[in-house]
Amino acid sequence: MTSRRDFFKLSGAVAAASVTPAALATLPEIVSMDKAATQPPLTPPNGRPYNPVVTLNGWTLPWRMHDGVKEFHLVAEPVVREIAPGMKARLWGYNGQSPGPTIEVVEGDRVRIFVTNRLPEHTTIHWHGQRLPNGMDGVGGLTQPQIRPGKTFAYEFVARRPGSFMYHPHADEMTQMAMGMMGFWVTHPKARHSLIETVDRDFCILLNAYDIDPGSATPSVNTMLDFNLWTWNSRAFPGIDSLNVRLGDWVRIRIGNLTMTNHPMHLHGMEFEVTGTDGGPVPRSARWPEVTTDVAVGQIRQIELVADEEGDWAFHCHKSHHTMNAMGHAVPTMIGVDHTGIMKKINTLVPDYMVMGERGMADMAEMEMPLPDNTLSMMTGHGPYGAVEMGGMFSMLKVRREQKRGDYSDPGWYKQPPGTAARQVDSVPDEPMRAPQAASPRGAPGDFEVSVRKPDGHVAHDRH
Ligand SMILES: [Cu+2]
Repeated sequence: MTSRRDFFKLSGAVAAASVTPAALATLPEIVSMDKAATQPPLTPPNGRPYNPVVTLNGWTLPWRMHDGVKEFHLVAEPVVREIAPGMKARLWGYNGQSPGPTIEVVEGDRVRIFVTNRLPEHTTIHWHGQRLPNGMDGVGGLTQPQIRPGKTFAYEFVARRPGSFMYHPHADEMTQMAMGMMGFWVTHPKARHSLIETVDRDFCILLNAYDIDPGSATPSVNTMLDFNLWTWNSRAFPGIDSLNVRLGDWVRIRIGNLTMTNHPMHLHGMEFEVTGTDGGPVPRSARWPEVTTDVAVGQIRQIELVADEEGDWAFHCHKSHHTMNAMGHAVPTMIGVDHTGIMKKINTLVPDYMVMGERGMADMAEMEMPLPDNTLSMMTGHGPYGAVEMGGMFSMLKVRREQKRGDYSDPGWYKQPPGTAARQVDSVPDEPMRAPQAASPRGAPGDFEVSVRKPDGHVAHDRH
């Protein structure tokens, strides 16, 4: 039987604890990152070996092995994150960046994470998806006291379950997540696992979103749904690096969603299967082929494919307003509206004024519109054939025969073999041929009118 004294020793060991000043001197050193470029995988210098992941536009946090415990040191702090070239945001994050560094450990590892708070308000860290003692779960007020500014807490648990996880504050959550506080966590299996493939490339992406007014740098933290910057690892296209792989590689992409809406993630060119979630590996009998998978709020989806088609394959969220940057919201639809007369009048007053959108919105991508400082254009990025007309949650899976094993560098644009690209066809007849149609009881083919029946009692609209 456990004595009362043992009970206290035990409970002391399983609750996140404040670290005394004397102990602080012996903490692992703080490693900080000053770049937003994708860093090479961190090959484990000690402990059980594994195949490390690559965090897109991110990095993995080094650890210190201390009496058989992997010790990490996270610092919650204000950071400046480049969202894409031409725009920086004032966010909150960890160790110099948002998102924070990825933490990689092995199933069975004992892990101790020191969390130092350099924010102006209290915080905690919740380890999303982990099996751990209740006192290590990081819910401020519920499982631990808040970590006050300037204080350091220690979390300690055994990484029991292999898989994909996340971390984020469970303190003033709406503010702290809207400011960019989050990170990825990967627990590798300790031995060959029947449901976890040994892959050639393993990428981590955290979906996040910000509401930053054009011309400003600090997110609005009270936004509930109407975010205007849709990002992967706090980067927006064309600031998101491509996923560069070798032809025939087995590729895993781990996607976590810490935004406030779902993201149907779509890959061109090849099918994939969802092989795991933050709940663990998916049994083989429950996997099916997809080219789009929805990642709902607070979920992780691990997708896997064999990259057996060469090319630059678009990979993006399928919500089209999530592949755009800020500025699109209040612009009225102008397709089909003739501005010729009004343009002359406006130009006598404002000589540089341009009307956009008469023929669609592609003008926005082709013309370099004057923008406020520190603002990304709505649709941007250039490919070998011109403007890509994308922003936000968009990148590419670049599959190349010549890509070396373990080389994650960008191979440049794909050179399509001659005769394999869509081409312009000349000499098309002016009048389209019409398919023969049966006479319809409502009138001759092509002779139709739009009739609108308004619902009864819809008074406001009837007045127009
Ligand atoms: Cu989306």
